[in-house]
This record gives sequence, C-alpha cells and structure tokens, in this order.
Amino acid sequence: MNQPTMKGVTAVNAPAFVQQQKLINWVAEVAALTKPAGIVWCDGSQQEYDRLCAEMVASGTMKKLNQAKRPNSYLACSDPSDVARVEDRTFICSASKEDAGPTNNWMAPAEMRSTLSGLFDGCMQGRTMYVVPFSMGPLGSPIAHIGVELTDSPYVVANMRIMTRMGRAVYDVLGTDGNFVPCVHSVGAPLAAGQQDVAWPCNKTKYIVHFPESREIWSYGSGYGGNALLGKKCFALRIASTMGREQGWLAEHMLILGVESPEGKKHYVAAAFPSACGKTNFSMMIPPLAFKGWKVTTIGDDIAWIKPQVDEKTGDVRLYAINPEAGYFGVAPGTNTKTNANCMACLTSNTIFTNVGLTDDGDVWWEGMTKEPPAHLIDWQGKDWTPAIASETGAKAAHPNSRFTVAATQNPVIDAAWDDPAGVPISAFIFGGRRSTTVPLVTEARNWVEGVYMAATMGSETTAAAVGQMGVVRRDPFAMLPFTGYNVSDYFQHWLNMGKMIASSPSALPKIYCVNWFRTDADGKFVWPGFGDNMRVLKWMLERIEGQTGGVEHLFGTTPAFGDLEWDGLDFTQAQFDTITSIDHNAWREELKLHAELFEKLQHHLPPELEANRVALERALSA
Ligand code: O2Y
Ligand code: MN
Repeated sequence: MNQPTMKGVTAVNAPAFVQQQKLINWVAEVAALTKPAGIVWCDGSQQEYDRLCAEMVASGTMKKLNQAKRPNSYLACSDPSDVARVEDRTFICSASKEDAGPTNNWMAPAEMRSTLSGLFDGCMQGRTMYVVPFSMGPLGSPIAHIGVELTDSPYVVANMRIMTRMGRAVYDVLGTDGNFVPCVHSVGAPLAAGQQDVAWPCNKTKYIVHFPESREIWSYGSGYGGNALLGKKCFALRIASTMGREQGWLAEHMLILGVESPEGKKHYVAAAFPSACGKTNFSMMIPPLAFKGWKVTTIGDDIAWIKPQVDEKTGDVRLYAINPEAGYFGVAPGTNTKTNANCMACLTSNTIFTNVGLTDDGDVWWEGMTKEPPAHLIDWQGKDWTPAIASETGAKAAHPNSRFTVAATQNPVIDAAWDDPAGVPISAFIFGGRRSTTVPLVTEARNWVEGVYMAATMGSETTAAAVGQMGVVRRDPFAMLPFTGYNVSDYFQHWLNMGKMIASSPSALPKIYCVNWFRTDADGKFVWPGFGDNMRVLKWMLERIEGQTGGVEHLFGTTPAFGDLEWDGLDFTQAQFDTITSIDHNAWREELKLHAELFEKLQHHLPPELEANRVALERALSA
C-alpha cells in the first residue's frame, strides 16, 4: 500500500529487483496523482497471470472457458461503448501543430497536460495500479526498446503479458539508468469506498494521448485493445515512428513473413495493409497443395521495426526487421480452419477472447468460425442468441471487432528467427488495400520513389476495426493513417531518405509491390480466391527478386502476364485474371484526382518527388 511521504511523493515499495530510481520516482508521482488503493509491481510470472485471471473471473470481468475444450482460456466481454480504437479521441501533442500534420488530432501540450491532470487526479481510487515493464522486441536486441505501463486494469496486464516480453527480466535490461517509454493508462472509473465494481469499467470520456518530444503516452477512459495495450499502436507505431525518424529507422504497420522455396532459397517480406484486411491470415498463409515444398513462416502479424544494418557477408547496408510484439491481437470473425488453419491452431489453448459468443458447453464461437452455427449461445452482450434470433434481428454472436489474444509461440508456423535479436533481412515491401475496383492484383514499382508514391496514395474501403463509417474508401498512406506519430509528409520524406541511404548498395534495396486481393466482379463478388492462393503472387515476387521471371510494364509499374503466375491447382481463367488486373484509364483519371486532393491536404513538406511522380502519371494517362 502506498503512503504519503514528506516530499509529497508516495512511497511505492518497489521490490529489490527494481534497480532504477528514476522509474521508482515516476511510479510514485503517478501514484500521487491517480491515488490507487495499492500498487503491484508485475513480475510477468505464470503465477501472477493465473492469479490475475482468477481475480477477473471472480469479479465478473472474464469467464473461464471449458478447460477440456479450450484449456487455460478466458472470455472477456467489454462494455458495448468500448469495443474499438477511438481515432477521434487520439491525439499527437507535439510542440508545434505542423509536426502532428493534417492527419492527426493535435492539442497544445500544455493544454492537454492540464486536461489530463484533471482527469487523472484520483482516477485510480479504489483500484490497484499495476506496474507493467515490457520490452518491444527481443530483450536486449539493438532494435528493441523498453516501455513501462502503469494501468489500473488487470485485463490490460494479462493481455500485455501475452502481447509483449513482459516481466522481471525487463528491469534487468533497464538497470539503473536505461531509457523507457512511460505509458500511463486508466479506465477512468474510480471506486468510492464500498462501491460495487462493474465487469468492464470504462469512462465515456476518452483520451489516447502521445507527447512525441518527451515520448510519453497517456490513455484514459477505455480498457479495450489499441486504446489500452499501450505497447501496440501507441508505442510501437506512433511513438516509435517519431523515434525512427530521429534515429534513422522505420516503425511500420507491417506483418513480416518468411517464404522458402523447395530449393531452400529464403526471403523475408514485410507487408502493410490497413486494419482488418487479413494481415494475420497472410502472415500465417498455407500455400496451396500444388506448391509442394514451399514454406511460409511468421515473424509478426501486425508491426515491424526495421533498422539499417551492415550485412556481414556483403558489407552492404540492408534493412533488418523485428516483430516488436510477442503475441497476436487478431480479429476473430471470419477466422476458421479454411481462412487460417494455423491461426485456429494457435487458439486451441492459453487464449484470451474478447467480445465473442459463449457456447452452452463453455467454448467460444464467432461469425464465420464454423459453417453450422451453434443452436444457442450467449452473445458478446450477454444475451441469448440463436440462428433464428440472428436472422430476425441481425444480432451478432461476436462483435465484428472481437479479438483473440494469443502468444506468438503458439503459432505452428512461427519462423525460427522470430525472436532473433538481430532481426531478419527484408527483400521486399508489399502494400495493399481493400479496393473493389481500379487497383490491379499486383504491381511492382520500377524504383523506390514510385514505390513510395504507391504506398503514400494507398486507399482502402473501411471496416469495423476503427469507430466510424464503414465501406467508404479512405486514403491510408502506408496503412499508417491512424498510426503516424508526426506529420505524414515528413514521414514520406523519411521513407525517401531511407531509400537514398540504402541505394548505395542497390542489390540490398528491397523491391516495393502494391497488391489488391479485393477486386469484385459485376455481381460484387470477390474474383481472387485470396488466402493460400496469395502464394501465387508471392512466388512471382520472389522470382522477380531473384531476376527469374518476366512482367508487363504499364502506366505505373510492372505487372505479371497471365502466364507469369503459377496456376497449378487453381481453376482461374485469363478472363478472370483480366478482370482483376485491368487498368481502366477513366477510373485512374478519377483516382489521380483523389491523389491530387490528398497531396493538396498534405502539401506542407510534401516531398517534391512525389508530386512529380503524380504529374508524370497524369501526363502518361492523357498521352
Ligand atoms: O480495435 C482495437 O483496439 C484493435 S485494433 C488492431 C489490433 C490488432 C492489430 N491491428 C489493429 C489495427 O487496428 O490495425
Ligand atoms: Mn494493425
């Protein structure tokens, strides 16, 4: 229990394994402000995790699932008002507004600090404050960085233990003077003496705040996902992107996968897709049967930290990537043994499910998990659900943004190097969006600037991962729109600069591809089968990297001809191929108008190379 001291800071009884006074002082300051009933310094042990889960079962936050069907797994159901990231409540509070840029919400740091002081004053009363030390990336890796999250949510602690390398060893890496990113989180629901708690405390006022200059994160009012697990989007993308800009590296919204040919030639690629475009599926893809001997392995499913390092064999500067996370916080609906059998294998045990349905035999179910839905279950809002109720009312068993949290080590196709502190060399970047028209299946950029242009102008039809309108095309540069911690035009410049740095060793410069799995036919049906068949596109890319296959140059890059892709095992006609690869010049004229609109909005610091690329495209279209 914390007690006031002479200096006005609170004694926090740090255990002996915490060696850093700066950390202890900061914990004391936050405790003095938030006034928790007690402080727990987390050690990350299994016993601690089991104890927290048992406490959450007792308090009604979680249910333990049937131990025989889903060992050591739990279901948490959130407040219906707290189900997704809140982009409109997410702020980048840089000293100057221009540094946050036109795509981020900004507030002057002093004004935000004053708002936060009011909100956080006493916000943890009646609750425990947990001190959660975590490493983003393998402990001690030169690419990794450390954070400490103070939170009043045991659900957050349990999830952070799965999603990061969390616990005692982090204090050893921190030592007496190591740096850490301070992250403060509160559900914003203090408890008066004797007040009964609710299953999912939260507050309708929400603030997800980043101070890039001091590298601080403050989150208030939500207990859900990216709003609350602060290592993920807040640190690993928003704050890390600002660190990468200063220090010459990249923090990206990218999965990383390894792909190995039957001859044993292996490449790693990093791929950026906007939220809920099947990144987890792609990162664990099972190649079609016809691709005998090909292996796809996972380094990460969502975020990549990429640093230039000297390749010891060649002396070239190459980009090496790590997955800063240690688990997957994936979307449940639509996940099944056909779409992602490896993911389903991950979820057989040791998983926290959030906002999915609870079956009568104590297991979980979500839309698309099985062909036959259960005859009855309790939906994510605690109501009776049957297929008949669903067809009458449209009620969903699982929230569309319901999630599973599971350790990466449960992935049957985890890459042998996934935890390698040195990272893996990146051979290609892939950028994709969800576009029912216009954008072809795959295009290779002819040079780095063209690739950066493709990524900068990416658009995608929106889904349920973010609160807001669904189904409209929103520009999502590099799939980083909600995650860039600074002015997005400066971010484009940073990418161009990174290219220039590596261009001195051209063979080490990754190729850049733009893909679209989502083109539809006249009936609105997807034409491309996707999932494992994306391997056909991946194989073409690898052959291009190896200089072994051809392609056709068009307006904005190089695309495979029908005969350049491997079709063995798939009945796919030239006509279907044409439907998803055709470039409709009228549609592209309209598309380029939207690029111009985007660039107009981003004109402050927009790299002239990108505008020049747009103008060149416009000219080529009207030629
Ligand atoms: O809604 C949330 O809080 C989760 S968002 C998320 C989770 C895992 C991976 N990616 C995302 C995303 O929105 O990109
Ligand atoms: Mn994501």
